Amino acid sequence: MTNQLKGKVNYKIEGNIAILEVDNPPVNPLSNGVRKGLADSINKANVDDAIEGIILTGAGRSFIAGADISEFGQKPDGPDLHTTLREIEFSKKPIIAAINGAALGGGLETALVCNYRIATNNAIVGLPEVNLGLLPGAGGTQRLPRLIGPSQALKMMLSGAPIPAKKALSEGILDAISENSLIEDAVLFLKDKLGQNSHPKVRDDNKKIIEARGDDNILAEAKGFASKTRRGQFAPSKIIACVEAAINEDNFDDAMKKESDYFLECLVHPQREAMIHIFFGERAASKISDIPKDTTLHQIKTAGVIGSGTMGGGIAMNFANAGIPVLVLDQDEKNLNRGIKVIEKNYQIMLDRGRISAKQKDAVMSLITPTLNYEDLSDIDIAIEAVYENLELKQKIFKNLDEQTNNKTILASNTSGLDIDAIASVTKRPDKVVGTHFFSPANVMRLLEVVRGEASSKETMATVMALGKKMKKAAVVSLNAPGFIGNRMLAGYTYQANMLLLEGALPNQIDNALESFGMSMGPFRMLDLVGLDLGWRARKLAKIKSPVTAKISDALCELDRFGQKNSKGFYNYSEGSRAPNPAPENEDIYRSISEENGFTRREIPDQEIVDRCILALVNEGAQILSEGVAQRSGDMDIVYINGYGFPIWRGGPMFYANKEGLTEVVNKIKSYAQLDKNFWKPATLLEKLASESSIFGEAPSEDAREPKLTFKKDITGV
Ligand code: 3H9
Repeated sequence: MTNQLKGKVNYKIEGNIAILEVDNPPVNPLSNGVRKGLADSINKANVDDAIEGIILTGAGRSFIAGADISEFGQKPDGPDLHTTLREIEFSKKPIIAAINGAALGGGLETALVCNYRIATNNAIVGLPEVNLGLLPGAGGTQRLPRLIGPSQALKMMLSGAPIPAKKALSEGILDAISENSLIEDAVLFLKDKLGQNSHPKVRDDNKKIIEARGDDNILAEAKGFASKTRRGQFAPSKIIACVEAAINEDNFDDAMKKESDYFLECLVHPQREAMIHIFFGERAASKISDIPKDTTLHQIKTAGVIGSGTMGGGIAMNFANAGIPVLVLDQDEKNLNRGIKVIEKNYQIMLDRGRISAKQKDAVMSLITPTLNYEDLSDIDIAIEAVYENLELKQKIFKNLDEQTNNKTILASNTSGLDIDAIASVTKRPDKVVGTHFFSPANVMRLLEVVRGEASSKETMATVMALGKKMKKAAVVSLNAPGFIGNRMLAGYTYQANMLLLEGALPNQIDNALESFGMSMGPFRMLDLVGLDLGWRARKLAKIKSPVTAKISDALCELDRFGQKNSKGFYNYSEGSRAPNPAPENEDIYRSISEENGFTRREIPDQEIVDRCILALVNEGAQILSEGVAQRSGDMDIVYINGYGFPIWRGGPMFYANKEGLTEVVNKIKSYAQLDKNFWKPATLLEKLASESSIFGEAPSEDAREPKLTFKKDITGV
């Protein structure tokens, strides 16, 4: 039985042409109403003798954004997509897809069953299913290789990245680009073809497939690419298997059957659910529960970045990439020049790798202007301070900004852990002060923690979240509390890694266990990358005794082992290489420090390593949720996937815990409490949810929250 239909297809006639418009705002996914509407409209046009050709287009800003993602995992409802696409492919009258915006996934697959394709200049096409743990299951794996060759098709399907219309035209996905009115051009294109006896069908175009037969390199290259870029993921090998079938099966429908079988395998795989959780989670994270969608935004037309170091430079690149002119201020001319050179070099690398054109490089560089004077910032819409972590220095800068910028300018700090309210307190506009915690390298990493101060206004928050979207960041709101979300959770994870080292595991074992779990980099390789000397120097400067968990890394620093920067740390590195090699010479140090501190080293199973590190994230996450510092558990998943290398296919730490079962999580935490009862105390919220057989979700309502962690408590002693 069909439930309520979602979406429709509008039917219009212009002379002898029927125009079918997919109408399912905001992005026209192929929901049940659209599938039915398409099949009905094609039939209607086919039985109408006055109609000679059909145009298929989308209402609003998208053509079709693919299958309706919210339907996956639900009971199938309404006509299935394959039946609808067959109606289109075997239509008696020729059909042209007039692609007016994004044609993604099932959207592009719909266009590929049309006889012709024309698009606007700013349209994009792609098969991003791999990002959802899926494969293009409506013929995409069979038809795209026929149009552009298996090798190119594999690249598109394994990267999941869409391509712009111009490229799609040159690759052969499109037949034409419309520079004027899309529908008028589509009518002209179609009328030109009406006299033909037959019209091309992609399924019949076997030339590129046959050429690829016997070429083992195509699949081998794809496998290499997938293992490098999509470690641990299930769908990529199935995509490759589909293309293998496209190349080798003589019968199109036999290969389509294989695609359907592999699609089903992906659909029921737990990775699909995890990755779709992340798709919707990212969109949920962009919404702030008490801030209405229609809140007026302050238009960000110009920006300023204070500090031209690595972070400042990366943030400035984000503005330029989003087309926003940005002033980069540094008080030291030498630093400023060096900072601008680094930015230029970063864009040059992108140019050398073919990621941008020379014209694009010139365009972004022309948006970045260095300055030594605060007065130049008087007209900017937002300033982001990105100097080193020192509250007094930041307060001085904010005072300056408050005086020098117009009273509408939003003032943001890129602090990774200082109190935003303390920074806001020196200004006369605390409502316009907010934290924008970018992750290094800021021009690459997608995570942006937007820190909401006590006084940050709704307009300020909504504006900065919209700016994050414009910069293509995964923006997540955190209340102003120590460590915000990500670093607060990280503290326990790093603590456990260091305890495991003291208890008997070696860095290599700990890193390998966590990397096998799916983390992009184990904690000790990460520490080597960041530099062991940072904490050691800071502790020395502040005359702070090393906590037990820092004793080994401090001892390594005493021996000049700072990490990658001088080719030795927890690992050894050969000159010019970042590949870590075990450092057996450290093992005596590990043993003696363990002994001095009362640890009896033992064999530790890999599962214990994973459990202790990951459950430390989960338990702190539960506490963060109970305080309302994060709005929902999914926000923490977005943070960990985009900022800390947590595997997307596990859906983030909180989703992982939900899937493991919160009772199981509590039991494990309680059993580890026998090793360290001070550390392992299940968060009250976690215990409550477990006792109710429930899962993590929204933060408790304000009156049911636990008090927020205050800035007095030190969580950095790891
Ligand atoms: C597929 O096609 C499988 C087939 O091969 C085989 C089938 C057998 N469905 O991103 P936005 C919602 S798999 C349902 O903020 P933008 C989204 O949740 C699909 N809902 O807009 C949001 O809702 P809300 C392959 C969808 O302008 C709202 O629309 N396709 C879908 O920044 C606005 O979204 C993809 O993976 C969907 N397909 O970006 C494409 N798409 O307002 C996925 C979006 O309640 N979509 N929504 O938060 C996108 O990449 C972007 O949405 C797009 C627009 C680029 C289109």
